[in-house]
Amino acid sequence: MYNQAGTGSPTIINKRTPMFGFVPVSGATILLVDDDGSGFRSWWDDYSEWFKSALADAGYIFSYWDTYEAGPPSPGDLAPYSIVIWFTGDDFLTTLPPYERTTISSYLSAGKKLFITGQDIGYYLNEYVRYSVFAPSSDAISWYNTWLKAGYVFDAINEEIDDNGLLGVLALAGINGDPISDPSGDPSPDNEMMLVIWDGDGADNQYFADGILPLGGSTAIFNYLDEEGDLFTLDGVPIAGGIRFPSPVPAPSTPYRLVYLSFGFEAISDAGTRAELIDEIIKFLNTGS
Ligand SMILES: [Ca+2]
Ligand SMILES: [Ca+2]
Ligand SMILES: [Ca+2]
Ligand SMILES: [Ca+2]
Repeated sequence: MYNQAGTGSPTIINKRTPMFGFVPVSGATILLVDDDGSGFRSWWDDYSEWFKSALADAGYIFSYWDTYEAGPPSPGDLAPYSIVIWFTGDDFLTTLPPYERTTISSYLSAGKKLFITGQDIGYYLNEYVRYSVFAPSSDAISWYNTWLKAGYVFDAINEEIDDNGLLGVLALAGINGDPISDPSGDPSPDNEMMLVIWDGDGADNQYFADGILPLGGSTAIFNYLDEEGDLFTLDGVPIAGGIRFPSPVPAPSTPYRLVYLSFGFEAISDAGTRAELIDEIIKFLNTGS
């Protein structure tokens, strides 16, 4: 690396990284897009290590793109990859501006696969851009509904009260029979993945985990729990923290595949679960099951 004095070894560095913030890996079919805004705002942390470790632990190779250093990727930058993993961390101000939405929807239009995760993607597109003079955007909600196949319910699960008068908590239950969140394939309803998104060796950053509902052909893969460990419901409907598209599986006519977590994957409280879940997500994106 260059040091403060400007000395160092630019020749070696340039061989490894043709441009700052983009680290291509030969043969990689996955592109990890770090869009958490770290570096842009001093109070936003970098969560890339949780993703890099989970992918490495699950045995995947991937290229890496940091939007802060390399700028936002263009559709052409994503096109060589069959799967894009895009995370937004704590960013709620520049989460998915119009140019990033255009890049993502053009990528999906080409029949590609996306895993996108962040606690304020729903908040940003459904609330922030409506009221902010800095990012006015009349089509943000319809883009969200159309491309991320979700309806936005609320900004922070741990501030909401359910049908039983109980607070939501930072924990989610998988869905019996789901190819991602019930990976054992056991039809009994007591062996799905359970996610705690606080403490442990996770990022511990979920102050504003969005609540969502599946929409437009998607289905829930994780639902939030309340403080007694029951499903968090509003008017009898469980509130989701993750969806997949398409549903049912398989749906060969579906133009693209998507997994959207409305909380930050980085906060899942243990490394083994993060590796298992990212593996199940990638398998679903690759095969549809
Ligand atoms: Ca980062
Ligand atoms: Ca962004
Ligand atoms: Ca939120
Ligand atoms: Ca099961």
